[in-house]
Amino acid sequence: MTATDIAARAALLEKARADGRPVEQLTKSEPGLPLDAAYRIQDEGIRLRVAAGDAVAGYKMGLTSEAKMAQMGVREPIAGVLLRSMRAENGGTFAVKGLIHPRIEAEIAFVLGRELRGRVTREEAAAACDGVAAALEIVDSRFQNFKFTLPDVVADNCSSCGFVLGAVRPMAGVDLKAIPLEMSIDGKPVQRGSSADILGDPVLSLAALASMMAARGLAIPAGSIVLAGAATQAVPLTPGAHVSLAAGPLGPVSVRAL
Ligand code: OOG
Ligand code: MG
Repeated sequence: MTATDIAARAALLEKARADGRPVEQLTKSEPGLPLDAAYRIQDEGIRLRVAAGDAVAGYKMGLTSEAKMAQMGVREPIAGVLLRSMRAENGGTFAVKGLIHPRIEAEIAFVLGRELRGRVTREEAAAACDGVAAALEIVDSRFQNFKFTLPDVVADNCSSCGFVLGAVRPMAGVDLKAIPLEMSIDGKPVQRGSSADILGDPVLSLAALASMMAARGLAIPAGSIVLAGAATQAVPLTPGAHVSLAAGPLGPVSVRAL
């Protein structure tokens, strides 16, 4: 695929996002869209937003739990980019008007104190972290009916839209394989899970991200925020909803949709 083809598809998805109007899946007209071309479309979309004044804040893994793989019908982990403009304050608000069909989901986030480069073990990934936090992620697919195949969702920066981090805590003494997660909307529990639902251990998701980026000649820079992927299904986010996530030793984190 030529650089012009990549740029045209990135521009299409960026316009869909900016206008809040979904588009047809790229793979409808291009069934054989290769995964590496999809990542190049994602890169170009990020380049456009950074050129417009945004900045990279970190990365996200997606489709790392059975709940999400089953919900979306795509069974392979994906990696995307978080931008500074996507971040909302814990206890603050997030504007959903003008979005396409936003959903919210329960996540675990890491903050890297050191760069992660190359293929790393679980222990190396954990050692690079400054801290861990419970997090909420808002996803909003730019594709009609929130439906996509693997290359589509990768090209669309993995449906990235917004995120909220709870207080960042040191990793020591926290059993990251056993954090209970309960997401509530307006005080009513809507999803329950555990950090173990994320690849058995969310640190393995961070290590997998390092490997996926290494395969593309990239590292995860120091200071990056990394979302490990939702432990539970995503639920629709409507204006006025107050979403909170209880996360045992990590929580809580909350946001109100405007
Ligand atoms: C794709 C993004 C998946 C996760 O945590 O699994 C994701 C989507 O579901 O739209 O963010
Ligand atoms: Mg997510």
